[in-house]
Parts: sequence; structure tokens; C-alpha cells
Amino acid sequence: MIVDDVKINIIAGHGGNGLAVFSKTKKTLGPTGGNGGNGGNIFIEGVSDLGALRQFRYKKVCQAKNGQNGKSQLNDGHDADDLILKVPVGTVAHILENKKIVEITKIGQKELAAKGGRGGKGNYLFRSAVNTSPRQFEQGKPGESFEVRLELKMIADVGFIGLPNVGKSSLLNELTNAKSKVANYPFTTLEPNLGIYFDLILADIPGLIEGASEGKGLGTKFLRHIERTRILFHFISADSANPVLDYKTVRNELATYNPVLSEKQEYIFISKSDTVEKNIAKEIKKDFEKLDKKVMAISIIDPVSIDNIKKLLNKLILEKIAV
Ligand SMILES: Nc1nc2c(ncn2[C@@H]2O[C@H](COP(=O)(O)OP(=O)(O)OP(=O)(O)O)[C@@H](O)[C@H]2O)c(=O)[nH]1
Ligand SMILES: [Mg+2]
Repeated sequence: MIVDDVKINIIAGHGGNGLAVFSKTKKTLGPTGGNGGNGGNIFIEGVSDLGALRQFRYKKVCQAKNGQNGKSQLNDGHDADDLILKVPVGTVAHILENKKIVEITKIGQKELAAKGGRGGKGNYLFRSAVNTSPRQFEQGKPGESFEVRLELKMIADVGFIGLPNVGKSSLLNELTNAKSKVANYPFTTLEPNLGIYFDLILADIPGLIEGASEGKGLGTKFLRHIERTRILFHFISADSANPVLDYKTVRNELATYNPVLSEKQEYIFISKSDTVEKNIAKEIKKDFEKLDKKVMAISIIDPVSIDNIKKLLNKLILEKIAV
């Protein structure tokens, strides 16, 4: 199961305390207390593993190490190592206390989430002409600590949408290595599946139904995964009683969820076109062309239509590279 929305607490390391000591040798009675080391920072770093948020299912508190206390003979305590939390590319970290939002969009991108506390000064740093034997020292400061919501918004290039049971997963499996579950009943797909087609990431989203935006069926919670896709493939089953109504139903749910989704480049696939007479598939195609839509009839058992889809994907790859 993909973990795509978790809340955790992050606590950066506490700074080490400064030390107040004096040299024991008779000649030099000066202060020799070292400074405390800085507490460890917490960074968030992007990785390719889409399952990386799974580590936070049970580990809700992530704490960096504290800085070492200052030592005698002018030795400073060590700074603590930083703690690096690996999250999938596409993760948005909402730092809840200060309403800051950090987006991880690239592999290797590293962002500071919580700063470690500064180490305290040892008494050596307090010496002066009038204070040759300072007893002062500083305590280390606490590190920043926040509650953070990590939300995965995948960066797929193409999102497969449509009513349940229209062949979305079947096509994903046909085009890619994905092994999305396929069966002849609605809501076979319970969470998004990704497939890689050369340079494109394709996302098969669970089926939508009327009222999804009010929580019917599986609801619209998975639509966040296509908020950032550039292109939608909208599947309409050729054996539907009313293909245009199916289309409008899904478009309605998309617009209610987020109007941005209605503005995306969209291709309509009349799926399972082998299940109806050729002229019926043509009629359906015409109905959509009247609506000024880019539309093609497809069937996973028709190699020609699969080839046409591949040609379209290749064109989209070129467009992607050009962007
Ligand atoms: N005849 C025919 N059957 C198809 C075609 N594509 C898919 N099917 C069948 O349609 C049924 C549903 O396919 P899925 O790929 O699971 O549909 P889905 O849109 O992913 O469904 P949900 O996950 O429930 O939203 C399965 O029984 C498939 O074998 C096609 O091109 N032709
Ligand atoms: Mg499916």
C-alpha cells in the first residue's frame, strides 16, 4: 500500500552546553572551557522510491542528535550529524506551525526543515581585560521542532481517468511493466498505479463516479496524484449506454475537485471498442468530435489501436523534452 499522506514530528538536535573550567596548571589560571557543538539539522531530500513515506507509518517522531557539550582544555564539543529524511519526489512538506510549504520536485533536492540549536559558548570566550577568570558559560539552545505533514503528489505525466471498469488498468499493463489488477467489476483499482513508458510516467487512477467529490465510491482523494500531470487520458467505454453523459459526469467531478484539472490537455479514448459494431464506435467518436475533443477508439485486443496510442505517447515524449 502506498503511504501518501502522513504527519510526523521533527525535532532538530539541542545545542551542546558550553563549559566553565580553568586551567589547573599554576602558570596559566585562565579559562579553558570549550563551546558546545551545534545540534543536528533536519533536512528533507527527494528520492525516486515512491514508497519512501512508508517509513513514517510507525515512526512518527524523527529527532536529530544533540550537539556535544564543550570540553576542557579549549576543546569544543562536536556538532551533531544532520538527520536526512528521504521522501519521494513529488512530496509536499507542510510545516504546520509556521505554515511554510516545501516542495520536493527533484531527485537529490535537499531542503532544510528544522534547524539544530546553536551550541553554547564556553567560559574561554567570556574572558576580557576586566574579566580574566570568567565563570560564565552558555547553555546550548534547543533545536527547532515542528509538526510536518508529508503529502505525496506524484509527478506523473499522463493521468488515466474515467468511470470504473472502462479498461484503464488494462491499458496501463499493455503499455508498461505495471501489474495493475484487472477485473470485470467496478473499483478493481483501489489506489493509483504507475507505469513507465520510456520517458513518461503514466498513472492509472481508481475509477470515479457521480458524487465522487462528495465521497461516493472511492471519492476524489486520489485526484491529487494528477493535479500536476500535464495530460489526461479520459476513458469512455464503447459499450456504455450514454458515452457523452459518462464523459460529462467525470468532467463534473474533476471540476468540483479542482478546476485546474478541467484545463489540462485531454485525449478521449473510446475503450473496449471491440465490444461494439464498428459503426457504433464511429458514431460515438463523432459525438465527441462535435464537442471539439481529440478522440480515438481503442481496444487492447487490437494491435493497430495500441500502435496509435504508442505514436501519441511518442509525440508527448517529444513535447516533454521540448518543454
Ligand atoms: N473486450 C475488451 N475488454 C476489455 C478491454 N480493456 C479492458 N477490458 C476488460 O474490462 C474489464 C475492466 O478492465 P480494467 O482495466 O480493470 O478497468 P479499470 O478502468 O481499470 O477499472 P477500475 O479499476 O475498476 O476503475 C476487465 O474485465 C478487462 O479485461 C478491451 O479493450 N476490450
Ligand atoms: Mg483499474
